Amino acid sequence: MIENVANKIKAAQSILLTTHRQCDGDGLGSELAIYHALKKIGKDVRILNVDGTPKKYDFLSPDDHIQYFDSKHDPIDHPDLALIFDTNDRRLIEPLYGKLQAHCKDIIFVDHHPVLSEGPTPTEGSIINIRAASTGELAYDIIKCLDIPLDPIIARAIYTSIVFDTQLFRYVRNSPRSHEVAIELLKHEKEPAEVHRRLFGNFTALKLKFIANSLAKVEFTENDQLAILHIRKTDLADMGLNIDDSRDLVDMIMNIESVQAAAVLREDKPGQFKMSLRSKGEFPILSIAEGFGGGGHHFASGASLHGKYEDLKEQILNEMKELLKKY
Ligand SMILES: [Mn+2]
Repeated sequence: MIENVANKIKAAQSILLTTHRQCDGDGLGSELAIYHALKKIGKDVRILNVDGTPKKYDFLSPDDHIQYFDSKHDPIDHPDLALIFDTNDRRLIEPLYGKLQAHCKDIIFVDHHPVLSEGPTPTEGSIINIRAASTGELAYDIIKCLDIPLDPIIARAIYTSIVFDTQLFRYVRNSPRSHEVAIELLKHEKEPAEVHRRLFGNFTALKLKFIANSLAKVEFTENDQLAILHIRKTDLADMGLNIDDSRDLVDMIMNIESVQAAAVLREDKPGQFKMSLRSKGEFPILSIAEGFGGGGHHFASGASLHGKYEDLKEQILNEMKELLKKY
């Protein structure tokens, strides 16, 4: 319950905020919004993330507010409360989570992903609302519940969360909620188009070439209902790009009307892949990611894979075909 978390925040003096590794606009926006809000009411608050912030979020000045966890040197003190945004899977904030367990009295997840059937159980008192289109909307509820007035900095952070996870209000989970919150935010966020541009209009010429080259290699099957793409490590490295630059590909493939599900396998090291899965309509794809020890949402999920690409491809396509028959 939001009220319970708000009460815990009121009772705590020192509060640590974090989000999953390879943070995205939603986790980042949520933790920054709560950070700025809690500063306003005099809390001793810090953000400690497990890895760096992608460059496209520079407009939120992340490095002025975020500290980066270093397992060898970082004392985390003894915060009264830790809030973890945009995941309920403790494995995604290791090695920080182990330290928190040892040093922090109360750990709460604030999230909108389904709890994995075979993953770790979230801590008691966590807020996990899978009907929310973004974690930012839950951060908004917490701030409202604490009666902290919005300001342009808080509003921009939450607005970033919402437009990032809904992809400019495309994926709103059949609820007016994202738009309703946005109306409140836009009383303070005076340049929403700048946020849109920073998040979605940040390509470089090289990135466009990478995307063009990659999309040309997508393989289709089952009457173009299934698609799979292999990104080699060199595809990115040759262009001086980093892994964040490959994130848009899978959503672009899903723009093809006939495609019901798509997989992108990005090779990070020889024999080691990050798989991104998407699906639409009545065709949830989370179970495939879970089968590989991954997680995510029902229609957008991912996992880390090990093996030979050709073997993995066959296995994934077979599982997708099975699902396609079922739905
Ligand atoms: Mn999210």
